[in-house]
Amino acid sequence: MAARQATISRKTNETEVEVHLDLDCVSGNGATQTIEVSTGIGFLDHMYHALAKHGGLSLKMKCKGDLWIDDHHTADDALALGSAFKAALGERKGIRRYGTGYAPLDEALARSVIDISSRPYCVTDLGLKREKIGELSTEMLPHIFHSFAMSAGVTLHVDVLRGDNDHHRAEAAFKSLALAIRQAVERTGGDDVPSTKGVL
Ligand SMILES: [Mn+2]
Repeated sequence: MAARQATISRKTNETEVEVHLDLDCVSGNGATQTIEVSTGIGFLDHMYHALAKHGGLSLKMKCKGDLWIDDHHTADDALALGSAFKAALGERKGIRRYGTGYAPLDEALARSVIDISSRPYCVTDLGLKREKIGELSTEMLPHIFHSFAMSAGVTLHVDVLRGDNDHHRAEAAFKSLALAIRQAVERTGGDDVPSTKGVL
């Protein structure tokens, strides 16, 4: 089995980011899962850590952004994560393609549905009420999912179905995405392109 991993570096005047992603680190398959995330925004690190952990991913992500301006450019580096996902996946065949994840966190419940479709689209309904969670503006959370979907080339729907606590709502959203990704990238053992078009 070819390794499904990629390293992406992206440097602009606003941020410098390096991402290494390995899609095949589900516990029990013999791979070692390594997660090191350092974006300079604690809550964002917490979310990416949860995404990797429950997605069966190894993720090393280092970002040095212009946090003296605000968190926008750094949070936007979800683009690099999406690019790494796309590159690690390689040719889109022999995978399940569709994935659905439900994750609760106490009173909160989130649902993510992903289609590794090469049709970048993102719809989110997170229902966050606070201005910020830690040092991350809540308005950046839909943006992060959007950036990821665009650069990964996936169709993504993330809905937080209920929950009172915004930390719980956001974390449940990332965990549900992790479970959806884990299912969608799972190898079928075949070589089939899961599309009526014959190409993804
Ligand atoms: Mn938490």
